Amino acid sequence: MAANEASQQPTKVVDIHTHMYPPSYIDILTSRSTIPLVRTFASSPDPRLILLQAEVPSLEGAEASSKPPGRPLTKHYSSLTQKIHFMDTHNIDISVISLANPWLDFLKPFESGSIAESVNTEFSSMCASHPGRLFFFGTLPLTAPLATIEASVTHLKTLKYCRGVILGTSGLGNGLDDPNLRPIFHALADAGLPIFLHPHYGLPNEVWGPRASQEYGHVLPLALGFPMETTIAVARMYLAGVFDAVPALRMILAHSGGTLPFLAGRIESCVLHDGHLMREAKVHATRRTVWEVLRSQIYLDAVIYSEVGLKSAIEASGGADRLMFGTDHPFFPPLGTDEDGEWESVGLNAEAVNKALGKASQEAAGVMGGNAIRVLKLYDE
Ligand code: 5CU
Repeated sequence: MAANEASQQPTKVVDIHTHMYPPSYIDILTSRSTIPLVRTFASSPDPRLILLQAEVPSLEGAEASSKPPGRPLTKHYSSLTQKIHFMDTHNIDISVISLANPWLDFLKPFESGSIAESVNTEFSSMCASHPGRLFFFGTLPLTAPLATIEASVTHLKTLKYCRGVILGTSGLGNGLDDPNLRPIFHALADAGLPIFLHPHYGLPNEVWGPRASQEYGHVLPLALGFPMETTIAVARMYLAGVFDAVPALRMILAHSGGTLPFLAGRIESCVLHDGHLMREAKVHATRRTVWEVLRSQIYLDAVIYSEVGLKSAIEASGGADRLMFGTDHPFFPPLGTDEDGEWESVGLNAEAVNKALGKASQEAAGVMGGNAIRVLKLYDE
């Protein structure tokens, strides 16, 4: 088929960055007194979901405050009916749903294995109730012993609609460059399950200054902390040689790779000019450059909200065929308007794709859905 004919084909829209907190998970958060937690406040009609370290200062004394912390926990977070409604409203054919941050990172070692099993089974059942429209990224019980985590990978492999795992940056507690995490990377690579890497921990609160918690809302931790966290995590994996050691590992980076597309050249230059690394052969002589790893083992979502950022992500990836559309639903709802209608945040990401690649182009159709269908095999096998 000629390229221009291919571009005429109706292509599906796929959302690979879309979260759910299933009701059983909300129950866990409601039973907690430290973040992550769900709490009710007199000043808020909905319960509040409080997740981020940056929200902790405003949690103190919040009962008496007219400004409750966190975000309203609407039905968008836990209702599958609402997810399907959201998909229909935005003409999304397929969603790859995932548990949102902070996943199971806060659970006790003895409980996380069984909770992972039930959460993953719940996601699997949600997908089975809408065959062909829903797939999911599973969640690993990273606080459990290694054998339990490995068993969870094995379990995920048996679930028909599972297409990878969503992972935060903390790993087993020491980050993703931790040698103890290597067997899990091997297990995921062997199982053909890519990692959807997503931030949660941001940067320390002090970075934002004393005015942040009262005056700047969530802007600094979400706009800057999240992307830097992803960038740092991947840079640490690169420096530790994870990508060379596990060449079959595939990662999809949230928020178009944080700041990686913009900073890959600087990371590469800092490696090249680091006498300590070079003299002591801390990086292998045969190492692949940051660029080479980006273009072979890494995919990026297209959740960047601007043409400028998206173009940079496409350039860094070596082509638009490594980018995949996402919405970040249920985060970033419209303020003060009907949450059941169209969301501006979704429109911004779709518009960035059209502006960067041309509305009717084959490349835009790839980013909007074709790439995800190909890479994640979003069909019955
Ligand atoms: O608004 C937020 O806090 C978030 C979050 O926690 N996770 C996410 O993926 N997007 C926004």
